[in-house]
Amino acid sequence: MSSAKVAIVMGSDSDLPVMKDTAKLLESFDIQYEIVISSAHRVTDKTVEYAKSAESRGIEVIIAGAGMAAHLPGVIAAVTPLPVIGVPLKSGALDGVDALYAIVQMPSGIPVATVAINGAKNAAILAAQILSVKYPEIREKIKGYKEKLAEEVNAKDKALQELGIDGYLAQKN
Ligand code: RP5
Repeated sequence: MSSAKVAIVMGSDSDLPVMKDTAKLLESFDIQYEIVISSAHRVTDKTVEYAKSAESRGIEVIIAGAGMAAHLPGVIAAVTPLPVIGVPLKSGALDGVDALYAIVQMPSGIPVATVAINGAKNAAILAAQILSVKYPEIREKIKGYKEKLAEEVNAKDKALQELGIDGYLAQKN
């Protein structure tokens, strides 16, 4: 069994520039993952087999990113008992709203936890939070991440108070 706890699945390699952010953030939490391209439409059997076997391979959370008619997270959720996080990806004529609706509007009984359009980082954080129920060391990483976010905002506010609006914008640009 691999030591990966999270599976990242993408519908296409064109999703990788966004979904890489999920992988990088999981790395920063020291969470092992596997990452694959497996389209619900173009390689349906492979996708279903992959999702069905995830639990027995030790995967605990699945993150699925897809654009356009984004059925990938829903198809995966249909065949696994594992929690599935869907990432609607911005592509094509409808700018990701198509994928958002396709992923979030799951029928009763088959939920997909849906993050924002291109919300690849939030998918990683949510996966880590799900895992943190079982792994205290991951909970500590989440706490550290939130503290860092707060420090960044506080540093920005401090600079704004010191520099004023024009000075702040000048140093930012
Ligand atoms: C979806 O269609 C993929 O997830 C991707 O976001 C979109 C376009 O795929 P490509 O035509 O770029 O392979 O299935």
